[in-house]
Amino acid sequence: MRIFYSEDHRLHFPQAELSGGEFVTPFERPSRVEYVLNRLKERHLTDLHVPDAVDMAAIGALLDPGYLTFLQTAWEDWKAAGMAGEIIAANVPARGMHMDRIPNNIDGKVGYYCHASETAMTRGTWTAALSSVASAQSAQRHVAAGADSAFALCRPPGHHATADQYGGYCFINNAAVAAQMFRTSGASRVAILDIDFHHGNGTQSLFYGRDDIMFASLHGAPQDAYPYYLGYADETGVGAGEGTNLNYPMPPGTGYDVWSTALDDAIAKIKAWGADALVLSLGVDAYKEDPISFFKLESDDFTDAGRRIGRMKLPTVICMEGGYAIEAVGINTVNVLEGFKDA
Ligand code: 5XA
Ligand code: ZN
Repeated sequence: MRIFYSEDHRLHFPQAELSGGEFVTPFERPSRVEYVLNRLKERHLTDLHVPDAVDMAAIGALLDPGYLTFLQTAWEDWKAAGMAGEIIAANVPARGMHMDRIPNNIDGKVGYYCHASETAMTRGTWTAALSSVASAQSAQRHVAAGADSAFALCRPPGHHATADQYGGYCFINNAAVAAQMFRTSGASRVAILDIDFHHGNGTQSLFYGRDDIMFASLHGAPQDAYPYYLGYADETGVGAGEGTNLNYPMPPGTGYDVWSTALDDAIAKIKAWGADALVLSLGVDAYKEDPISFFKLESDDFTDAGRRIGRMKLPTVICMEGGYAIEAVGINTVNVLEGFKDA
């Protein structure tokens, strides 16, 4: 399996994440990628490729142009306004306020384009986010050209990013861009299967009204888990998209028996729908030791999950999302890839 990955991910390393009322070193940190790379090497998965240059037109086809300009210029604007630290959203439009008027002031603009203030931006965030989506794009092109699968070792991750908001460590929705590119390159029906512990609110929102891209997500129930305000089972799509959004929220303590039943159901529905390409949003934070999640999957469960997904035999782009039990991130990620390949 070809693996696409850029060293530029290192340019995104904020020093602070707002967690539990204090600033901590972000859980989403560059060393996560090191652990995955080391494990890939140990398992002789060494077909590593630097991605091609980013295709901005393909990103622009899906995301808000004002948002992209904001991401590109935010750091300079922040510094020009005399801000001393990293970019952190402190003011967001709340109930009863205008949701559609974009402030000129960078502090206000940051709040407008952000939905979760745990996520800081820093000098290299834009470049790193572009390198991440470039990996997803190269993986998609490789699969569209005939490969059965490819792994985009994306960092920063993407599934919380909407058309015009960042948060949950995500800036550009890598999986969504890859799915849209599958449509452009000839696939009629594309499924995105999201097995990250957190609901992929960004991906859902991007395709909620579409009947050509299905979204299925297994995640911690929004009553108890970030992103809190989306991810309920009764969110099934709207208009033409009715029936193409499948949410499987699960409670604290969920183990592989329940989780894999949900996975099987999602797989069956994707197959019945007739997807001809698959994008897998691969987070491994459903792991029992993950510090910010509450499912109970074991490392071996990820191998089995990979096998079940691989049995779909769909052309597949796998995009890295979350996973923060740092010592196990590599093992669990590669277990999914190996299960997938062995299917
Ligand atoms: O998949 N998303 C994540 O792992 C980020 C969760 C951020 C919670 N504050
Ligand atoms: Zn996650």
